[in-house]
Amino acid sequence: MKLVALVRGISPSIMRCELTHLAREPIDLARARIEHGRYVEALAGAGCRIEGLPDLPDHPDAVFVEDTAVVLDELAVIARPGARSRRGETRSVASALRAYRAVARIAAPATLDGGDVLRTGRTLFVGITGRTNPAGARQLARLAEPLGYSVHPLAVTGCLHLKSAVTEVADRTLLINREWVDASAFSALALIDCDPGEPFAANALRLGNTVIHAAEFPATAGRLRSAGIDVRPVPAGELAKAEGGVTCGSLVFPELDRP
Ligand code: CIR
Repeated sequence: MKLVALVRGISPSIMRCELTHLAREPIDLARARIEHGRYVEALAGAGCRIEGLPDLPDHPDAVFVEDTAVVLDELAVIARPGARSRRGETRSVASALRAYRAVARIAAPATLDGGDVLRTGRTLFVGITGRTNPAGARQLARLAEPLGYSVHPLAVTGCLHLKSAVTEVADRTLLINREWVDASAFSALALIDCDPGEPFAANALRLGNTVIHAAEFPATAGRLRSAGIDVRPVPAGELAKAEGGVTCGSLVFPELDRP
């Protein structure tokens, strides 16, 4: 089954990005664009058909398309980003997703960032963070539970999004930084801890049997390989200064036949 990856280029205003846990550092736009190109190549190399979204030069964080929607097999849920500056990013994503899925929306006063929603099978874990409020998790549950998903809100502390702290790297297997999320929520699953010297390494993007992972975290990549996982490292240091990881730069979903 073909995967589609929605991506968007890096805005020239990325220097004004939202920052929550990091101090602002200069971002080398040319280098960031080269790294992003390598990321998009890795997505294509892992079997994704790449679909580009229109540039949004006045939206500093527009490259982080993951946050704008949650794409389930049956429904695309357009997020309502917790950062006001990011709300204008969703319109073009909704237009693109309409070609693939029925579309629903998270509505005020709820907020939800896609980076806070971790799917494993028919389970959705929803991080309650500075970006996603309990009303956001409840609205997602109201949309997803009738489709057969179970929805579990959980607290996240010390990082931006749930998927900064934990991501899926194989069937029923998660990569985790236990400092930022309570691992007991995942007791039914196998856990691989990121290397203690690489706290930001829990963010990995699984595409079938391949995992895209930031090249800056070789010790954690070694742990994944020891578990039999095929790791494709991509350089991701510039967008990491904007608090972006490898999941953030795309919305990946199977291209299903619509009835
Ligand atoms: C933000 O604060 O919204 C952006 N600077 C970074 C978003 C990263 N997205 C993600 O983790 N899903």
